[in-house]
This record gives sequence, structure tokens and C-alpha cells, in this order.
Amino acid sequence: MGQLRCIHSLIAVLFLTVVLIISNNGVDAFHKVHPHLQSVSRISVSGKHRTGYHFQPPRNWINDPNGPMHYNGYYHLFYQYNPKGSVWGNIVWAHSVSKDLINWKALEPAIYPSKPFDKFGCWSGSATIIPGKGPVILYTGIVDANKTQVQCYAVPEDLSDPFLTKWIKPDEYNPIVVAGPGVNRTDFRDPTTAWFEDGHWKILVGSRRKHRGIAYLYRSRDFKKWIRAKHPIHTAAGTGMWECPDFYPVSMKGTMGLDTSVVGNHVKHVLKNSLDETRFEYYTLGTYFTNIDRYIPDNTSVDGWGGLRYDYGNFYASKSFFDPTMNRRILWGWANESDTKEDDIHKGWAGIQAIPRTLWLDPGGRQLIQWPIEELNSLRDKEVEMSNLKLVKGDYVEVKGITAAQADVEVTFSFSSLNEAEAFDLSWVNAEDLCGKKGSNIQGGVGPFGILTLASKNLEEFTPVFFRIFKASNKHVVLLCSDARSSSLKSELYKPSFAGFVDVDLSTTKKLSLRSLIDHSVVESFGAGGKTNILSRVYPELAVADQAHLFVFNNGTVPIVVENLRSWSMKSAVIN
Ligand SMILES: *[C@@H]1O[C@H](CO)[C@@H](O)[C@H](O)[C@H]1NC(C)=O
Ligand SMILES: *[C@@H]1O[C@H](CO)[C@@H](O)[C@H](O)[C@H]1NC(C)=O
Ligand SMILES: *[C@@H]1O[C@H](CO)[C@@H](O)[C@H](O)[C@H]1NC(C)=O
Ligand SMILES: *[C@@H]1O[C@H](CO)[C@@H](O)[C@H](O)[C@H]1NC(C)=O
Ligand SMILES: *[C@H]1O[C@@H](CO)[C@H](O)[C@@H](O)[C@@H]1NC(C)=O
Repeated sequence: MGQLRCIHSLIAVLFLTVVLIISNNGVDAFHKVHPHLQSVSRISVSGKHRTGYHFQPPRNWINDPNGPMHYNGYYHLFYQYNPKGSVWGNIVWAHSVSKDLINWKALEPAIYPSKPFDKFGCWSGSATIIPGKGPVILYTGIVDANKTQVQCYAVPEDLSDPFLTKWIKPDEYNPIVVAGPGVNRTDFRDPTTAWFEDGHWKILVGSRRKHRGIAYLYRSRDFKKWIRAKHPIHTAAGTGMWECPDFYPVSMKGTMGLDTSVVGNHVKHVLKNSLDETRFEYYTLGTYFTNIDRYIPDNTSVDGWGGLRYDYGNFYASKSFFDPTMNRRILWGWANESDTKEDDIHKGWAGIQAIPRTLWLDPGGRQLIQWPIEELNSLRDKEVEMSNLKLVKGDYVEVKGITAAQADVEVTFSFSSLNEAEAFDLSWVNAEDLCGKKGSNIQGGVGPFGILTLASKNLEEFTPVFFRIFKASNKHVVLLCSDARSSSLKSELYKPSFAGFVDVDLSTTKKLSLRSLIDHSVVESFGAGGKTNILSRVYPELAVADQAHLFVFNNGTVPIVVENLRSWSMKSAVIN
């Protein structure tokens, strides 16, 4: 691990340099605003790249998941939604409910501008269930055309309505929090789920001061009058605006999730922020010192732009919640489009939510593990299996008999030796760049090996998801790539070579596993049992519907064995 930590610090230094460059340019990466397109809606929506089982509304733009919760027998998902068009704008809280987190029923928008404190927008926030009282939503209201941000609350109009369809924003105490002295009122948003500790409810609100990212802490005895703690719970220099902070405990043993209010010696805390400047999310594991209301990341957890990510692809503004019905913590994340705004207007829709993931602490204590919720398996239909298939350099073998454009595939690869692994160069700190340098067509020692998703018959188009193993001085470095560069014959798309390093010890077992959820324009992959995950958005022209194929491949010198592969055609979910 020493090696990787060293790599991480190097990354941090490099990124700091980038921050300085960016700050000189004054770039603001917040949603691109196209006023003339915000209310342009299409009569018909293009189905070509729409998803079969990833959440999306029938049309228009979506972004952040908001206020996920389980209450009174139903899961609720709210999300940022433009009811009038397929670019960002006119944002309201759309609302859907579900019994299983897979099939959803759409309701009318729950929260939309209607009060002086949210007249210019109802932005992201969270739900908290107050024991004995019911849910309260905290969200960011936009007060004026200068985008002044305040935190507001809303409560269900009728707690006996099982869907909690209507929400009201009481005039009393609203807004609950405004930016006080020294707080940047135009970068002050996204309240977290509250936790209860030492007689107080506590929340975080994301912000920044110049280039220092900040999570302010507010506390309240009654959920109405809130005061800012003397210190933020945590800040980090050079990271820019912290959007959508999420703060919660994870158990140090086992996979069970914990209620957000749990503290103690048996837990670690997670602080996640969405960094507006990179448009990626980072998290640390650490200790929450309740007596001083401070969070301190572990020394194995890099704080900031070189740190750990839930996902190394299109995945942003995520939010977790505790599901008491199955004692698990579930993570929702928004996956934006990788096509152009013109494409989005033509399609009539933009944005999906990733498959909800159960999340827990890896036994090593240095990172989280994520895995698609088990309910997803209910969509598995026809199954195809392969085992003990040897792949020598240059082999690729088709997995036939499933709907490759809408599939779930789980595969375990093994290899006999690591002796021929390529040497790792310590300057390779950025996984995405390394994948860009060493794609599936650059033959290696151990790897590249993996799967080719959304592939056309003759491989004019394909999105390879693969491992590549390198030898550093005292350990092996494993790279997982999800490379969109050959995903579509169409040019002018964003086709990144997304990648992340995988923290596994290959000295004990020479095996690596991969699961990919393939869904027309989505390839959502989980490497090594959910240690390193990558969601890619891709838009094939040929590998569409029944013209899509799935292959396993090896392009390294060392033969690879597909020990076991199971893949399923996936049924469509009933969504909205
Ligand atoms: C918005 O900011 C401008 C420039 O600082 C100021 O002149 C104007 O009064 C502000 N408007 C509101 C509604 O706060
Ligand atoms: C406050 O936020 C605005 C963006 O909304 C930004 O332009 C400005 O630089 C910030 N000020 C400070 C001191 O961070
Ligand atoms: C990291 O913290 C642990 C205790 O949590 C300590 O034992 C170890 O020495 C620290 N390592 C470094 C490099 O500071
Ligand atoms: C494997 O490498 C060869 C040689 O570079 C290349 O032609 C082929 O496309 C590669 N296979 C894949 C799946 O990238
Ligand atoms: C998703 O879209 C791509 C391509 O336009 C951008 O490069 C990303 O910054 C964007 N991601 C987010 C979180 O907005």
C-alpha cells in the first residue's frame, strides 16, 4: 500500500497544480446554462439509447438524486428535473415511489418554486425521518436572480397518504438557515440528512471559501432553529466548491448498514463531496470526534482530488440513505450524458440514475465496497454460462444467446503467473491517462483481458472493460479500464478512457472478478467485487438492440482462464 499512498500524494500534488491553473482562468464548472433551450420540449422522444432498467423519466433533463428514503412501506426517490426541456433549467423536485427500488411509479413534482425563499429554484437536499413524527426534507432554495442560496424545509401534507404525494413548506421558520457572516451566499447548498447526537440534530451544508472546500455544520434542538457550529466539520484546501456532501457511519465489521445517527468505537465515518471543478466525487474514511464536532480523515485516506472515488466514470451528486427494512446503506448517483446538448435536445431526454448500490466498509478498512442491490436480480431472465475457457493472446470469444444490449454479466478470470506483468512507471499517477495510453489494442504481459460490451459484430464499435496488471518494485498494480474511445462511430461525443486502480493483493489469489450492467447506453461495471467501479455512457450506432454483441477477450502474453462466466438477458423494469 505504501506505493499507492505515494502515488496518491503525487496525484494530489499534480492536481493542486491543476487547481492553480484553473483558478487563474476563473472557470466555473457548474451546469452549463442554455437559457434559450431550457423550455424546448420535443413531442416525441428518441428510444434508441434509452435504458431498459436504469431509472429515467419518460422525457426531459434530470440530475441529482434527492432525499432518498424508505417510509411506511415505500421507497421514495426525488430528483432534480426540468419539466420543460432536456437541458438544465426550471428545476423542480420530481418524485417517484417504489416497493423494490427497481420498478417505479411517477407522482407529481413534490417541491417546486412557490415561496419567496425558493422563487428562483429548488435545488438538492436530503430527507430525515424524525422518530415518531415522520419525514422532513431539507433543500436549497434560490432566493434571487443572483443565485443567493438558503436552506429550507418541507413536510408531507398528509402522513396517512402512503405515497406522501403533497409537500408543504411552512412559513414558520422557513428558510431554516441563511448564510451568515463570512459564508459565501452564492456557494452554499445541498443540506445532508440530519443525524441526532448529544441532544441535537446536526446537518452539513456544502460551500467554499476561495479554493478551500467547506462542509459547514449546523445544529438544532427542535429541527426549526438552527445555529452554525464554531468550526466547519471539515475543510480541504485547493478542492473548490463542495457540492452534495454526504456524511454517515459505516460498521467496522460486516456488511450491514447503519442509521445516520450511529456513533461509537465500532464505526468509521465517511465524508463524500462532489467537487464542482472536476465534476467527480471523492470520499475519505475517518473518525468523527463528537466532542469537538470535527471529522478527521484517516492517514490512509487521501483528502481531496487524489483521493478515493465511488466511481471512476459518469457518477456525480450521489446520496446515500439507510434502509431499515434490510439494514443496509444504499447509494444513489446521477449519471449524466456523454453526448452533446444538441443530441439531448434531439433525443428529448438527458440523464439517468445509476443502479442503487449497497455499500459497506472493506475488511481492510481503507475503502468502501459497493454492489448493485440484490433486487436487481429479479430482472435476470435467460442465462448463459461458460467455464474453464482458456484465452490466449489475441483471442476473443462471443457470449451468445443473451440480449447483449440489455444484460448483466458476472465473470471471474484467473491467470497462472504474474512474472510477465509489464513494469509500472511511477509517473503513471492518473488511471484515466494510463488507460488512454494502454488501451485494449496495446498488447501486454498480464492483460489486457476482460469483456467487450455493446460490440458490433465485426468490432467496428465496442466498449472494452478490462484489467491490466503491472509490476511495481514491491507489489502489483491492477488497473481497471472502461474505455469509450471505440464505443461509437459517431464523432463529437465525450469518449473518455475511464479507469481506476484496484487495491487487491494478488500474491494470495491470482483471480479477478468483474460484473457489468449493460443497458443500451450504459456500461456500469464493478471490479474485484465492487472495489473499483466505473459507469460509462456510450452511444453505439451499429451495436444497437439485437445488433449488439458481448465478447470475452485477452490481449496479453499470459493465457487467461475464464473460470466462470454467467450472463443474463435483463428484463425491462417498469419505470414511471
Ligand atoms: C445582484 O447583484 C448585483 C451586483 O452585485 C446587485 O447590484 C443587485 O442588487 C443584486 N440583486 C439582488 C436581487 O440581490
Ligand atoms: C463565492 O461564490 C461565487 C460563486 O457563486 C464565487 O464566484 C466567488 O468567488 C466566491 N467567493 C469566495 C470568497 O469564495
Ligand atoms: C496512521 O495512523 C495510525 C493510527 O491510526 C498509526 O498507527 C500510523 O503510524 C499512522 N501512519 C502514518 C504514516 O502516519
Ligand atoms: C488486440 O490487439 C490487437 C493488436 O494491437 C488489435 O488489433 C486488437 O484489436 C486488440 N483487441 C481488442 C479487443 O482491442
Ligand atoms: C458529464 O458530461 C461530460 C460531457 O459533456 C462532462 O465532461 C462532465 O463534466 C459532465 N459531468 C457532470 C457531473 O456534470
